[in-house]
Amino acid sequence: MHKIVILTGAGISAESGLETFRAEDGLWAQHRVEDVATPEGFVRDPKLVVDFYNARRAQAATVEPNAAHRALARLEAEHKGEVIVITQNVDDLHERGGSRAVMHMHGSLKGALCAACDHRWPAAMVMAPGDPCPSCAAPAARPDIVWFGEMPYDMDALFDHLASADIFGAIGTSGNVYPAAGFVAEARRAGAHTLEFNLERSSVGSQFAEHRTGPASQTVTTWVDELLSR
Ligand code: BJW
Repeated sequence: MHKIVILTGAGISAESGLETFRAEDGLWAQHRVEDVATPEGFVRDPKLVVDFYNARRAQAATVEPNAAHRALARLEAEHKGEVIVITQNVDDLHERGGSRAVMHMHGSLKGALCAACDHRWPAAMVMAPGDPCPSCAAPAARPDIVWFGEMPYDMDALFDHLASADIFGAIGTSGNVYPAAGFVAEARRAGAHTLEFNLERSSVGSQFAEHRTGPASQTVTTWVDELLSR
């Protein structure tokens, strides 16, 4: 049975009402990436960073999964082979849409991480700079988010999934951030059929065998319907 590996980015959550990063009015137009998404930025101004993620955590709690999230959950439930969703997103819309096999390579708004001992625990809805770690008591709690220069989570397992993929789909990601932008090359090497779902060609768009252009809520739903009716 075909193994399907899906990579998702901010574009899949856009129709739920969450901003993407690199749109003209996106998150990086409103905040300097060096300030809010690097370990150096956190050391410089922990309150700015904690507040940025508190606001995103609060916003994520007010939105709902859209048809694309639900289509992927249906694919996982009804496809006879394995379906893995690797998401760069830190929201929980895949899980709330019904997907179970979800890997959060860039962390999660729902997690806290100790900058001193690496202990991880569920984040409070509102974190404060200097919150103590429940394991080592250091006042070093930070959002459990993978910032630039940090190693994404579960890399060995992710590359194992890519190496055994028969189909690789990338949904709503601009292909600007590595290592995720390199996954299409990895999946091609493994012989997978590669598809991109986006409003436009991404930075690595030329590497995909197939393109489905349009809003993910429509293109992903149509593709899942096609796959499941074969
Ligand atoms: C729609 C739509 C709709 C809209 N329907 N589509 C070369 C090789 C390896 C590494 C590097 C390298 N060069 C540089 C690096 C380092 C760096 C990097 O990539 N920098 C680039 C700027 C060049 N990478 C790192 O530091 C990473 N760590 C690392 O590399 O460790 C070493 C390592 C090396 C090799 C192997 C393994 C490890 C860590 C990266 C951490 C990224 N963190 C962020 C912020 C934290 C999370 C958060 O706050 O939410 O993650 S940055 C930000 O970008 C966020 C996202 O997850 C990520 C990707 O963005 P995404 O999802 O693609 O969003 P957008 O806005 O860019 O695009 C949205 C897309 O949707 C667009 O295309 C729209 O068209 C589309 N769209 N509506 C369909 N309705």
